[in-house]
Amino acid sequence: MSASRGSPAELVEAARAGDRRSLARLLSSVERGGPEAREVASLLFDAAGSGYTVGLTGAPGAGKSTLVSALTGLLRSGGDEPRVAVLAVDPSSPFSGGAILGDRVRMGEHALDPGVYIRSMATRGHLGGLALAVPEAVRVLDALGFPWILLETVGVGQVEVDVAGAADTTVVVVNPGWGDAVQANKAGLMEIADIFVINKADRGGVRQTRHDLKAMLSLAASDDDGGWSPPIVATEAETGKGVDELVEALDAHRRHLEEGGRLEARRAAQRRREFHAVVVERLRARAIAKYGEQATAELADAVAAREVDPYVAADRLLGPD
Ligand SMILES: Nc1nc2c(ncn2[C@@H]2O[C@H](COP(=O)(O)OP(=O)(O)OP(=O)(O)O)[C@@H](O)[C@H]2O)c(=O)[nH]1
Ligand SMILES: [Mg+2]
Repeated sequence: MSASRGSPAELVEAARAGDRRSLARLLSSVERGGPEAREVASLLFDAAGSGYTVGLTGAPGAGKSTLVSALTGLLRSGGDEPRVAVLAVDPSSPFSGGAILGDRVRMGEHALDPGVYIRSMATRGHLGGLALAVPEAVRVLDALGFPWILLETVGVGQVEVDVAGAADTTVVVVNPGWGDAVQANKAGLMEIADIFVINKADRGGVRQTRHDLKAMLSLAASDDDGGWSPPIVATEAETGKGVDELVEALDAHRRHLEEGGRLEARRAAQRRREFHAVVVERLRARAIAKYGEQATAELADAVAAREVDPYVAADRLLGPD
């Protein structure tokens, strides 16, 4: 039996030794969920915690993948050439596994670098799953020794905001022009941004966008971020211009979090959310298994058609308390 067909424990061992197919298999089982994913999670839970995760989110086409590629290049050129894992999450895509075509092209320059691992994840038609699978995938990469994990998500809905919780530092990518900052605000990205990037700065209009972002930031309620105000960095991801400033901003935010235990508190809050999400997901799965998948789908249809209200339907599904 080849290593890539082994048990979770064998896969972990092989992945630790650098076998990429085993790493891919581990991530696939995490994506599928279920008993095997639970075993993977338990095997790696203790080993995680030394990697640092940077989430990049923003509207489709903002230049996230190009930026991730430029960032990967800069991080790799650091003193000890640290390994970089890239996880591209597309909540709208049913495809996963190998990097999606566009990203494969954009990340092409790193495709042959043995210190870079690129992987995409999708929903497999099951939105809630992603909010659980992504933090777990990040943990797998962290536990297997990637000091940098770059997490790209398309920022258009609640799922993306949830997924962003898996990152230590969240970078919101916008483009010059009034509309983008407003969209980012509407999509709830203002609250999750630790750093703003105005990418495609070569197109002009950066000053206006910077002004808009500042105005919206000043309106946003300041939370418990310990006095951090998100810096705004202008980049041209295609040429790499400004990406060094982004790295500086990332370092500054990381230092800010590491001071006074903020990083650990953030991660603890994320683990707490994960626990509750796992409980909800498991109870839901258990209830559906008992009631029947087809019957549940029909019940959901009845709610959609206003034949039953959601509470009565939930009572039917779950049975009496
Ligand atoms: N002019 C200009 N174009 C850029 C820049 N950065 C990226 N692009 C282009 O913008 C397009 C989208 O870039 P991507 O990196 O795929 O954007 P993305 O945000 O990852 O897109 P999705 O993953 O589809 O949401 C590509 O054609 C890039 O070449 C930039 O700094 N300036
Ligand atoms: Mg992309």
